[in-house]
Amino acid sequence: MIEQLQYIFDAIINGEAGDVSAGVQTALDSGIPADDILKQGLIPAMKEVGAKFESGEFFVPEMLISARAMQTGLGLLKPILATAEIKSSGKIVIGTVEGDLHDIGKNLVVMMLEGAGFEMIDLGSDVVPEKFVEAVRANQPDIVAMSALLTTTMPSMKSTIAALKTAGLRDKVKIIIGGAPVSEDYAGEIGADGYASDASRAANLAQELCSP
Ligand code: B1M
Repeated sequence: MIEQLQYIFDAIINGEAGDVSAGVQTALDSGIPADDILKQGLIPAMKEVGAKFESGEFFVPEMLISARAMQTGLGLLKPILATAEIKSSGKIVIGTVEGDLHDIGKNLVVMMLEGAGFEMIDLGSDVVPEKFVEAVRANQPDIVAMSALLTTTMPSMKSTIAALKTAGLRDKVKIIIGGAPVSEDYAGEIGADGYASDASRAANLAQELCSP
């Protein structure tokens, strides 16, 4: 790996936001294309963070700190990437379902998916089924991702899938779900395409579902 990209990679793993932005700026100034910085620096670093989380070496705080550090670098690259028409890994509409205000885990999922190269349309929390439907119509995403932290709001995932069916959009998207009370079995029960137990696994799942 080129020295500047290795520097960015290490800074993300270490959660050093200042070093990440300095590293990205130096890499841009030295002529490394934004796309290379993203695909050979930021994305592999977040993959490594995900692997460390899954193996128990990192916990949620470390993953959050690394994801935030990654986002400072992404912030510098985004305006350049937007003009360069870089192919993203896919487009994802995400939200915490109706009645549920918990968004910390969902935000972490957003960061990991951004780190994996996905274009994210974040609808926030307490998202009613109709808003998911509107967002799918307007943005034609590859995936709809839903988060729920309350047993009482899990049924909103089912209602959202029903609303997408009624709107004739269900078969145009993959649907993934997650959140502490949610399970693989529940995903099967409500007709979702996948379940991920954490942000890192959500990134792997989305990549699997979007690979040809
Ligand atoms: Co609430 N809350 N809360 N709360 N809260 C829980 C969830 C609870 C377990 C606490 C408890 O009783 N022990 C309990 C739920 C019980 C249940 O239903 N089984 C609970 C309750 C009851 C409530 C209220 C009803 C309390 C009240 O008012 N009586 C109320 C409901 C408000 C509402 O939503 N309508 C409420 C309110 C709140 C706060 C607003 C104060 C605050 C939320 C702030 C915010 O998010 N902006 C809050 C918090 C912080 C928590 C706890 C303490 C922490 C949740 C959290 O952020 N975890 C929580 C107890 C706990 O978990 N220890 C609790 C950290 C986060 C990184 O993890 O969200 O699990 P998590 O996300 C993980 C995975 O689940 C997964 O990846 C993430 C990262 O790896 N994941 C996905 C999440 N979404 C995913 C989507 C995916 C894939 C993976 O694909 C799409």
